[in-house]
Amino acid sequence: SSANQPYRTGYHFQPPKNWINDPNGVMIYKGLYHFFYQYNPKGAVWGNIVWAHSTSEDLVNWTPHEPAIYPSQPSDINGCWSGSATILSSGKPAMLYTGIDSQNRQVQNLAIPKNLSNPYLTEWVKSAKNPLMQPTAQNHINASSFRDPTTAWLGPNKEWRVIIGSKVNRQGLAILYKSKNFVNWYQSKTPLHSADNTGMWECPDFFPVLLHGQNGVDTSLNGPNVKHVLKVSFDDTKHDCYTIGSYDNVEDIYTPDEGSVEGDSGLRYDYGKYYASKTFFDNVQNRRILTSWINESSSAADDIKKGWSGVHAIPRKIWLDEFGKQLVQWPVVEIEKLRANHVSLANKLLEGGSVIEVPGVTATQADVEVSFEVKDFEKAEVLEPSWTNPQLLCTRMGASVIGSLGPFGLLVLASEGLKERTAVFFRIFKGHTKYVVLMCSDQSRSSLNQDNDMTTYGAFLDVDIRHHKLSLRSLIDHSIVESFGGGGKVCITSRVYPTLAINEAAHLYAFNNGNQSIKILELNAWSMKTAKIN
Ligand code: DQQ
Repeated sequence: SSANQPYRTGYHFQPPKNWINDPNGVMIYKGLYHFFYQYNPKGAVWGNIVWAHSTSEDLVNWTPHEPAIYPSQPSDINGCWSGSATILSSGKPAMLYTGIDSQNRQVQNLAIPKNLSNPYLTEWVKSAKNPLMQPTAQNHINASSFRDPTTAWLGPNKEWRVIIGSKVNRQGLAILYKSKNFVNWYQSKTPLHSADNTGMWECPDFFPVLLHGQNGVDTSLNGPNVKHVLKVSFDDTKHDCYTIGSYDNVEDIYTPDEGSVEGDSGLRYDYGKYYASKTFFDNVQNRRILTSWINESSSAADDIKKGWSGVHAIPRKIWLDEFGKQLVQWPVVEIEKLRANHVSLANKLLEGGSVIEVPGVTATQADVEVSFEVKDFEKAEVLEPSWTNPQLLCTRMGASVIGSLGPFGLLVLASEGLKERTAVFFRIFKGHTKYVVLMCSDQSRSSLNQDNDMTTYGAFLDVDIRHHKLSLRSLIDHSIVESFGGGGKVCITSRVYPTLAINEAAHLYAFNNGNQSIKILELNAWSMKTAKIN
């Protein structure tokens, strides 16, 4: 019950108990969404990994099925690790996944559905030819750094291509394999891409995005109207970073656009907790959907006590920003059907030092959208040239550090009297050539329980705030807060475990700890109904 499980979520994806990590093989088949995910059937810590399986008609409510892929043959007897779905030209799904073989080597395997007429695809048959790709004396691939095949794509000569994450010393790379029949694969001479000093690349994802508009496209599409995205999960830092670039499918080389930053200080899907994500193309609604694992920030001992660990993010639609320099993400529209008890405010001045309560919504399970109008730009604090690390800035200048234009934003999962609160906010600086917006998620006072990781997160938000309003949306769900700044240009997800601000004792506030007034143009908040999840 919620009395002894205050951190279980009401509308985020999780199984009834135990450990979960990466989403795997996400796809839509015969109108049904399929999520598979790394799962430990035996406990709340990582281990004994199988592919658990759920399906959904709306990406909101989920029906559980028996594990779909589990250790059963020499090529995966020590674990069925991450992998991806490819819809073959005949419309048949095929799963490529990493198996841990009897010698504890990482190898790539294939599984296909047993019965294609059953949309639930509950039974999977492994290829008799497994493993299809493996480390050998000739290819020099490191047997403990060879994992997580992507969705494959079709290129010239009707050949399938797939990449697999790897490293050589400190160089991370995406090893490329090709095949005509999806069973016999050969390694391409050069990787699709590599980058120095980035460490192991886990769960790569490689897909096209349209230059214009928010629609998604099939993973095999290439041409003048698309750019390509390469996302890598950096094992060393546990960040999902990406570059935007172009894919030469004759040479089979990906080149990030000029000016791209590779590695951990580059662009991130999410500047909080968000790892091992994966996209798929939803050909029914013509959108690309991003799914991700969100790890706990509690101790392993607390996870064992509560009997579970890990949730998945609300699926996000993802597309290229109008200037082509970054991606934009927004929770899938279906989630809005959980909204209830609409509360709204308009044209409300937030004076310096004020905190106003947003009453009437279930503060533990809510969706809040707010837009701010900022004036008096000449009052903005000056951004020192050395202040280049946004996370550090947010840590030093948390929600209680008084500024000029900001900090202003939301206090979520807050206790009365604010002994506990998670603060999601903005601060505006005068930079060298333009005004700079900093977006922060400050967890430092999220819980009285000091065993939790309460790291503060932050990022710079690229909006021209002299001509545009500043917007923020937060999806609040007991122990997770997913925040979207500037319409999805910066996303920050955090995990928090309040001890006071639980159940009916949780509150939602808007605040301004700057000296200058800020106007709330509009605020809309809803309680979120509980979804039927597993
Ligand atoms: N999780 C899987 C691996 C992957 C890692 C194992 C990323 O395949 O590299 O559970 O979280």
